[in-house]
Amino acid sequence: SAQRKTVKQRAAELLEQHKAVLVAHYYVDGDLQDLALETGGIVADSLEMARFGRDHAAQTLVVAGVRFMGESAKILSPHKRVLMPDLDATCSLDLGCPADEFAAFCDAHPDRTVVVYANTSAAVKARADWMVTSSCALAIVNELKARGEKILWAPDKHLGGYIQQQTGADMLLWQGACIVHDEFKGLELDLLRAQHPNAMVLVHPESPASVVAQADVVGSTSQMLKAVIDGKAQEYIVATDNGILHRMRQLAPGKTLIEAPTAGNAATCKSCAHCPWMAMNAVQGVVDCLELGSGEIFVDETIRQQALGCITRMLDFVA
Ligand code: CIZ
Ligand code: SF4
Repeated sequence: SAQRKTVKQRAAELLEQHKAVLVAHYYVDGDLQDLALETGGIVADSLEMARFGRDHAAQTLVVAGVRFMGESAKILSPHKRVLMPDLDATCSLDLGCPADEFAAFCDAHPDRTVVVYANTSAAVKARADWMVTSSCALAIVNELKARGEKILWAPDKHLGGYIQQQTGADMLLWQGACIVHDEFKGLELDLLRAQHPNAMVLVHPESPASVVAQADVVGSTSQMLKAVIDGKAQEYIVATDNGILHRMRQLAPGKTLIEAPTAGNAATCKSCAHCPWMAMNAVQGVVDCLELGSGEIFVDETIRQQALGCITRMLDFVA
């Protein structure tokens, strides 16, 4: 009997027809992560996504994640076509750091080296000396401190505060936050740990200090994934977007994964434990953008060249 194609099969066919590769973030839907891996793409954090897209031969990159990830891909690969399943997928850190206000902040502190997190617009990156991700922020700020540089940091206040505490660097912080990680609660985590005394606690540093303080491992999504794979413990309490549990279950089968607590639940809190913008990405969106050529990312060429500087500096540093 003639079998109807699933949406996933259709997406895989279109990726092949268009010689496109799917680059997905750990926080997107599990089906989309599987599709990326089954079609020669990658599931990764934002640093690895950017590198993979740059180095891959495909002339079309489909970036399943949020807007700054598509922009970073375009900045690094201006001659490639970069498509996103949903162009409205953004990030509270990006939204909370408008380029004009940020430029005024930089202008007011010309003596400081400008370090921005990956979760920013191309226009904000254009103003920065360095871009960092959570996997290399500590190393880069340590280096800048050793050079005697004072830092202006944007936009995540929790990540910035953590880096400041760890390095002792002189950092002036923009006051942004991730609406997902900001919801993890220290008091509730303390109670959960009491119920699971042998659990290893993994925390993304976009979380509040009261949560980070209870971590066995503070790290980027890739570092948290590695901690689950390599860890000797049976149980893991995970304080980051629960989209990552899909990949953790695949790579560390048999381990027990427990979501870190938030004060609200799905009914009362739209951003508890899962990013509403990451959730806008779906397999159907991959079909649509390839069939219609929709969701294309464009970055102004002047801004692109300016933003490329801070990204290249980071990539050279971590190479
Ligand atoms: O929270 C995010 O958006 C993260 C962790 C991005 C990244 O660096 O992978
Ligand atoms: Fe932004 Fe947080 Fe969503 Fe990541 S999880 S895209 S930091 S709002």
